[in-house]
Amino acid sequence: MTINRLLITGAGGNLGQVARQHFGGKYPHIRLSDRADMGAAGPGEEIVQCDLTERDTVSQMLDGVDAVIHLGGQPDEADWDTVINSNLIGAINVYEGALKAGTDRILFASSNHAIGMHDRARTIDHTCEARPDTRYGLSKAFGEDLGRLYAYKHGIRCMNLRIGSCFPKPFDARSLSTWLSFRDFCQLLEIGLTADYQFEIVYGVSDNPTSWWDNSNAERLGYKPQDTAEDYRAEFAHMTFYDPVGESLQGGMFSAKEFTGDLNSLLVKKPDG
Ligand code: NAI
Ligand code: 15L
Repeated sequence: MTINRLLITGAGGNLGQVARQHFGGKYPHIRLSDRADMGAAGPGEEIVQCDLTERDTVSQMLDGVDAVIHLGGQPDEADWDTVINSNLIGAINVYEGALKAGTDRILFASSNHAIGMHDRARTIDHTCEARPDTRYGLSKAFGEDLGRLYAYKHGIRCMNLRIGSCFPKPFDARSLSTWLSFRDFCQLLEIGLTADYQFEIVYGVSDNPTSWWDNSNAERLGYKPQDTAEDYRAEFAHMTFYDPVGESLQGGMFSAKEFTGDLNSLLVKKPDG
């Protein structure tokens, strides 16, 4: 399907601004949404400032939309009410609006925190068990499953980008494994908007040799990362968490936060084994 109108939610946020700049001028109409200020509309842009919990407004916002890049929502751990409102109800409103509008595809900003309770010693791919490390991570696992419902039951193409750490550069030792450059992020979005698929999970990670993720599913769809965190190793390798849970599990300090479980039972290789 030719994309005439692209909707970017969370357009006022960090990744939303990257996507706005990247796709500016590439489609006839780009609708930008956030509850935060997004500045003035540029050529071809439409601005809809609203909260994702406003069901009727979100439904109207999807009118005429062919493809969605859904970045809006709570981006890290928070209390249940915040997570439920922004990430569960907000996502449901977007997918329901897309169904009514006949939208062709939705790209969802999932997170590595959907699988953050896995041991770093384990290399996992897109088929692994979800192991959320936080209420936030659970909301991302929910978002992926929401995609399963709308993809297999209603035929909307759903691509879930399990993003690692997407920032201008890595910022600590863990992010040398999880970093996604803005350039590689945009390449994944391009693939999500053009490839032929029904439902996919791909990792949003650059070409990092110490990654814990087998991203062959993204590669199958054409992903060729251009950047590597290795270029920053000398700058950040010494920056560790000094926390056994945060250092052992993939979610880092998200996994360690409020942790009351048995770390040894989660490790592939036991300390004394
Ligand atoms: P951000 O916080 O800069 O952007 C999120 C935007 O969503 C904000 O502008 C905020 O105003 C908006 N928002 C939050 N709740 C809302 C609501 N209820 N209604 C309307 N707008 C609302 O975060 P960032 O880094 O740009 O992340 C974008 C998406 O990517 C998020 O969904 C985040 O969970 C996901 N992600 C980001 C990663 C990263 O490394 N930056 C890693 C993994 C996932
Ligand atoms: C995320 O899901 C967050 O949105 C982002 O702010 C980072 O914390 C990232 O994960 C990460 O794991 O580094």
